[in-house]
Amino acid sequence: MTRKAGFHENASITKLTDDAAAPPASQPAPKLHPGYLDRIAQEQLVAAVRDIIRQAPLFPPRMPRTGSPFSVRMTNCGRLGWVSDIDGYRYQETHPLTGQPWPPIPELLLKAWSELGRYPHEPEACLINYYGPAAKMGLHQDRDENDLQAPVVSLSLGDTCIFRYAGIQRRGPTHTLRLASGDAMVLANETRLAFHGVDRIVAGTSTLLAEGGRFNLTLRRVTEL
Ligand SMILES: O=C(O)CCC(=O)C(=O)O
Repeated sequence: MTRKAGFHENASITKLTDDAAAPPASQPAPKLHPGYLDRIAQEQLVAAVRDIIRQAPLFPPRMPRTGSPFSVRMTNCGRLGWVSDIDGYRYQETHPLTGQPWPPIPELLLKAWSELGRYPHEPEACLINYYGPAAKMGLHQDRDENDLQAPVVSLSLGDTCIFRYAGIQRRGPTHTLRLASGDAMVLANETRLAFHGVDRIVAGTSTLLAEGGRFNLTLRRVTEL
């Protein structure tokens, strides 16, 4: 994920928007797999996420330079994890607070990468975002990965969110879709560098997480081979 191109988490994006129901053919949409995970698989994945968080606690990422906190909290699993702090955005091998290596990527996620990502190399990072009821994420591109040929595979757990995406220009028209618990989405090829973000969480739309809110997991290949 990179937000070098003017990301402001709290900035209003309404002036950028054009909520046409379907994007024009000239603007490809991310590939959505509604209900990719059934309820049992979602529960298994939540258990795996909670185990990861026990080892690698959620931390509050901060904006480069200003140090202002994101409204989401994050952790990672895999050889590499994405972090953001006053020094910038980067992938690193250790948790920023514990200094420990990230836990491994669970088998269920590796299976999702292989089924949905269809990429010959394994993912090296899985960024886990937790959104409380008021959390959101501004429009940004995921481009801190050296391998931009590899897809980003995203899985949603818990409350539905309003996901916003644009094309590869930040200031073009944007569109929204709902990501519900169990949905998967792939950013690949012409949508790999699409600007995207989360407008808001729709509280109370899922019973999966006892505490409410939403986890989003994004699998990424970082290193180019
Ligand atoms: O929560 C989501 O669905 C999107 C997360 C995201 O954009 C990111 O982690 O880069």
